[in-house]
Amino acid sequence: MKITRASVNVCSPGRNFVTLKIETDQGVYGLGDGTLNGRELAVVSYLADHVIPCLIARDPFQTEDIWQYLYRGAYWRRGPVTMSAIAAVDMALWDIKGKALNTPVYNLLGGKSRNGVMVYAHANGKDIEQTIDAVGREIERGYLAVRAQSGIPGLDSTYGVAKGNKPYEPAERGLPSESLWSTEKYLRHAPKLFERVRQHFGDDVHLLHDCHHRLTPIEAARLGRELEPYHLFWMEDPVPAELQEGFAVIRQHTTTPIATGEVFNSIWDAKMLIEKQWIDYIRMTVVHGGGLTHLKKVADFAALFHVRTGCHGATDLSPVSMAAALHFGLAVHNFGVQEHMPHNEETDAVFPHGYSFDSGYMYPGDAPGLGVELDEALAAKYPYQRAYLPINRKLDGTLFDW
Ligand code: EZ4
Ligand code: CO
Repeated sequence: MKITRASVNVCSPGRNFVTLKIETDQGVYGLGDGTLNGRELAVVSYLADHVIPCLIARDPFQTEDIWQYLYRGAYWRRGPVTMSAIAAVDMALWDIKGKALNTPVYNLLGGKSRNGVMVYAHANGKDIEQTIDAVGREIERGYLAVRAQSGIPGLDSTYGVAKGNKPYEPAERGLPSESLWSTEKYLRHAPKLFERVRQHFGDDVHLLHDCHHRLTPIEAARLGRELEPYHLFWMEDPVPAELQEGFAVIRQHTTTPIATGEVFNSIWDAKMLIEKQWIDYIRMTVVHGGGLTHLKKVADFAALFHVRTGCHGATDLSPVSMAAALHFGLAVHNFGVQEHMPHNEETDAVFPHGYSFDSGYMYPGDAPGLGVELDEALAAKYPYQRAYLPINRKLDGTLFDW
């Protein structure tokens, strides 16, 4: 089998998606997600101008060799643009392989290690009462694990909390909006939120929380310790992770489990965090983490150090990534949990898919390959629109971590 053609689709059914389609001389084609929130067109150019010409006439079954060719052969390694582009190719090749062999991708990754993939929902509200209502709604929908985020008294808007009546969406169209942040106010508020949520819903539901990289190690240590009575499933991204040693400080002080890595793109970003056992869950995901080929190696390495997977799964990952994450989550032994932010109806219509949710778990379906299609005619009705993640400043105007 040979690759004959590849093309990049950019569409915006509510938010932007970059999709690579690789076609072969046998009529089988594959889809890969290359969406990089707020920097989408850089990946489009990387693929169209620099990668696609090198794919023509290659054997699409050579997932390992093509991955190494794109990673090593470029000389310029790593980085989110490069690794998202490699991931798009890799996903599309696994999709082709599955379709050609007439089997779902999870069977090529080791087969089912479990019956379903536990997913966590997002619940957020302007204050504690609204957040409790939102957690209740997700539990009623059947989720066994819920991430709770709440607005903070004295701050106008908080990342991760919906504005108005619209569901929370990580990117906003137009130029980046700006919001103000106070670590002091946040640290006073977060333990109160979880005290109330745990009291209200009891011990069974798994509770998660995302700090969005906004603390220093010693602040994160304080928060982790104060959250201990509420037994969180995890505290996510407590600190920016460029300084891996920062996690050692957190670890010395708290037993609250730590998850990080949604912005990582290489195993090298997580090497110390994993081998020093400073984290419990690695959040690298298929699209930003170099595809299934690389993420499988990350998971296998993590397994040696009691670290489990917890793949990023916000709406800026397209249904193609979601499907890939579900095949991966069904197959890897050290799976932990998968994030699930449902896409809007327009997105689900542009990307018809076989995956489904039932009673807290998701299932990739049994269609050959990844089990996702792209309706190109419908996609064309939603042209790209510039959008960005918000910018965050401290109350005195200092630019801060988002
Ligand atoms: O900020 O998907 O855990 N989920 C998150 C997300 C991310 C966005 C980045 O594009 O932190 O909301
Ligand atoms: Co996050």
